[in-house]
Order: sequence, then C-alpha cells, then structure tokens
Amino acid sequence: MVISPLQKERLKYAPKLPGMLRNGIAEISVQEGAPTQSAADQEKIQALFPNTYGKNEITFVKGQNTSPAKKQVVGVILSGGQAPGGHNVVCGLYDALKATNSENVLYGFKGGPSGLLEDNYLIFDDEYIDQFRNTGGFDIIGSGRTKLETEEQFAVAAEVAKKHGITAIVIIGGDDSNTNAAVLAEYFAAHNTGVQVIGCPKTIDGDLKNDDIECSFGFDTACKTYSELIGNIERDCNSSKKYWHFIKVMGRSASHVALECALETQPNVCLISEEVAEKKMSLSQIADYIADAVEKRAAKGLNFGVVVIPEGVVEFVPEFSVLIQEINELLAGSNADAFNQLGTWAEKYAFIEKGLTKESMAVFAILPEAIQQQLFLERDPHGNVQVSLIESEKLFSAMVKAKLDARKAAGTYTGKFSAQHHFFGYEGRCAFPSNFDADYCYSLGYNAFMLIQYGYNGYLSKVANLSKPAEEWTAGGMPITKMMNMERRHGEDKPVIKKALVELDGKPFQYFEAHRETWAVETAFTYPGAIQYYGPAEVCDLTTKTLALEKGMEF
Ligand code: FBP
Repeated sequence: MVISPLQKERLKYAPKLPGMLRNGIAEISVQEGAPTQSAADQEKIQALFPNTYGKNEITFVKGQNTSPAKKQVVGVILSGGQAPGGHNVVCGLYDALKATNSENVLYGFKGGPSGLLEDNYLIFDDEYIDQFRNTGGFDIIGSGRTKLETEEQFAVAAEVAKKHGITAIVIIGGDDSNTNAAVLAEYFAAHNTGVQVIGCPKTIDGDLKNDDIECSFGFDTACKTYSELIGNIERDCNSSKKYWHFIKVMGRSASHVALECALETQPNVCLISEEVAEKKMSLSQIADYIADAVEKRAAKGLNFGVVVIPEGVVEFVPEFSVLIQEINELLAGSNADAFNQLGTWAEKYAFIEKGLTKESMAVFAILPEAIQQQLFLERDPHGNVQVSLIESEKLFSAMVKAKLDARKAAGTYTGKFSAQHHFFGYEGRCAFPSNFDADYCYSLGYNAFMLIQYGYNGYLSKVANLSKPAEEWTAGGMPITKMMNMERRHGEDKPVIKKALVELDGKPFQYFEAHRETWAVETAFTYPGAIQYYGPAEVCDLTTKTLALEKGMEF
C-alpha cells in the first residue's frame, strides 16, 4: 500500500498524555471525588438508573495502581459521523490495555453499533493498529448510525459479550450515543452481566460539552480545516475583489463550528442559528441583515465579501420550521402519491398552494424555485423534508440578490453583486487530526481503559484543563447520568444528555458580537493557513479560539 509522506511521519508521532498518566500503568492511582447528581430532574433520572445513578466523580493521580488483576476483554464501537482522532481513541485504549496485561484482548465491532448486534468484529493486534496511528477517518473498524436503545438490542449485546467473555464495551459517540451508553450500562448492571460500559465524547459539531466535558474530539481539527479553506477564499476574494462568497459549514444543529470559523477568519457576516431563534428572525430579515453588509461595503467600493452560514440555520427560523411541519403533514400517507403523480411543477405548485396555510405559503413563495422544488423532492424514508439537504448558502444568496435588486430599483444601492457558493463539511471530518485532537483522543482512549481496569460502569472518559499544555491536563471519569436531564423526544419524556447549543451570553459569542460590526464593513479577514503538525508549539498545539475564550484566555 502506498502511503503519503505525511502519513508515514504521523504514524511515528507519539501523542502526549496528561501528566498523571505518563509514569506507566503501575503508577496510576484513582482518587474518588464527590457523589454526583444529574443536571436536572434528579428524582426521575435516579428512578430510571437505580444501579448507575449518583456515583462518584473520579480523577486519576500519580500513585500505586491498586486496580484488581483481571484479564480484560474489551469491545470498542465507533458511532455516528466521522470525527478526526477516532483512530487515536482506539490506539490509546489498545496501548493501555496491552501495557496492563499482554493477554488482554481488544475487539473492534465493525460498522458502528450494528457490528455488536451482528457479532461482526475484528481482533486488534500491533500490526493492524499501527497502520492507523494519528490518522483521520474511522476506517479502522468503520462507523454507523444504528442506535442501541431497545431492550431487545441490549439482550443481544449481552449475549454477544458473554460469547466472547467481554468485560467492557467502549462507545465512542456523540450525545445520543453516550445517552444510549448510559442506558446500556444500567441494563448490564441490572442484569448482573458484569460488563462495564464507558463512553468517549465525539462529534465535530462540538455540541457534546458541559461543565465536565470541555469539548468533544474532532471539533478542533474540523474547524481548523474549514478555517483554512475559508481563509484561502477570503484571500482570493480580497485579491480579485469581485465576488461575495456564501459558505455553509457543517454542524447539524448547533452553530459552534460556524462561530469558531468566524473567530478564526473574521468574515464579513456569520449567522448564528441560536441568535436567529432567540430574535425570532424571519428569512427576509436575515436576507436584509446580509444585504445591509453588502450595501455598506459597496458604499466604500468593496463589492466583495464572505458570509458564513451554519448548516442547521433554517431549522432555527421559526416561520421556516412551521413551513417544514406543514409540508411534512401535507405529504403524509397517500397524499404523497397524489402529489408525485402530478406532471408539471405548475400543477404541483397549485397543490401546494391549496394545502399550506396562508402564512406558510407566503414564506414558501419568497423562496427561489430551486429551493422550493428541493423541499418537495428530496425526502427521507419517512417522507419528511430533509432539511440538511437544503442549500441554504444558495437560498440566502438568492434572497440577498432580490433585496439588492429592489434597493437598486429604489435608488438606494448602486453596487455590484456576484455570488459564489460553497459547502464545507465532509472536507473536515476525516482530516489528519491536529496535534490537539491526536493527543486528546489518545488520552481519552487510554483513560477509558483505566476506568475499565478500576471497575467503573456508565462513565464518560474525561480529560480536562484542555486549554493548557497536555502535561497539565487532568484525567478521570464522570458518571454519564450526571450530564442528563429529561427531554421530550418523539412524544415521550426521555433521559438524555443535554445538547449544548451556542450560548448567547457565553464568551465566544460575546467576543464575536463585539467585533462583527467592524468585520462586516472593513476587510478584517484573517488567514489561519493549514494545520501544522511539526514546528513551534505556539503554532502546532493551539486549541480552538472557542475553548480559549471560554477559559478566559486572550488571543
Ligand atoms: P455526529 O453528531 O454523529 O458526530 O455527526 C455530525 C455530522 O457530521 C453533522 O455535522 C452532519 O450534519 C452530519 O453528521 C452528516 O451526517 P452523514 O454523515 O450521515 O451525512
């Protein structure tokens, strides 16, 4: 197999562990902290997790390892979307497991949680795992989006674990996967299976974070990759001075990725979905807001700029959410067939006009025709509109153009407006992990094994103090139930880890808010360039600006 020179070098990179995990397995001791309570709804969560609720927070410290000598057979699963560093979680887990006892075994269940249910696995050895060190992607065992959530699935998982003598399962996933890890841990405890479950916080979206988890892995690398691309576009834009670039960035729901990219690159406009929802902005108001920046820059002779748009923004526009709900209802059941049989778009349009309320029809009517058609043609297997496929970068540029045309007709705007469109998502999810993600992920995996070795169940691997050099990081575990509250999901009250949206009173957003008016009008672009893996620590070991601001650091 031919591998690139960078990959060859990265295979040799030795990820940095937190200081207290550096002295070898024999010197990792555990310090129990205080018992924990769930984030909210304590009584309900306790009743649902009688065996795993309220456990102590724990921290590893330098000292004599007192964990019981027991052969460990561990299974690992990658769950959900790819995030840079996933391979290193597995490598860290494997290295700690083998360093503890060379007889220990690591199973990798293939293709996500379904690999566990289908008993589809591989057994790691040095030769196999060494090809994946410090590389991006999840191809080491693959990932999938099957949810482990029903009693039947848990029973199958218990059987598969019994068959192989598995003592613990590590689930590497986002908020949903770790919620399910907690439920599985409770099931295993309630059924006296002796199998432990440990979670690791993954997602480029950055929305699995709370008082204990400072950030999910992959966010750092993905944002740096997008920021490099946005910076490159900004420089092109500032060179040719002829385009407005509308750039959508991934992040299914929360706007952490867009916000971090804005802090990194200082574009003229960046929408933040959480603010759109808070201010109940309409599509027309958003278009006006962008058009205002275009007009102000045009007045200074600057007919170019960059607009960053978070992937999920349209779902946060109240009138648009109502429109989507109405469309889903309009095409429910046999109505979909009646609609599909209509021959022309004009006939379909008439059908839509008859089915939507006046208010939603008014919203629908202002959308560009390509977007209108997308809403009706691209449906998921349940017949629902696939909001994530809506090309919001094109939607907003078309709406801004319409606004500017109207302003031109009214004689208030005389500039030129020509748009380019981009969507950065998959470009960042499998990049070579930054040094930060390589180190963080390896530490999460290594630490996950120490939690297993000390007998913990239903814990999330926790590595903290991340804005400091790795030497000063801390490592330990937090009961997953501590992060839970009750939420309404699909018509039922469910215990879930709270998804972290951008906080409008948080420091990252406030910094952005304090600067965005200047960025809108001036050309204040910054060019972060490519992720650096070798060189001075000030360049190579940087964390995100979001984390730096949250920790009160200057940049
Ligand atoms: P996870 O939450 O599973 O980590 O995935 C996040 C994500 O990358 C989103 O940013 C994006 O909207 C989605 O996955 C895309 O999913 P898919 O890979 O199924 O297209």
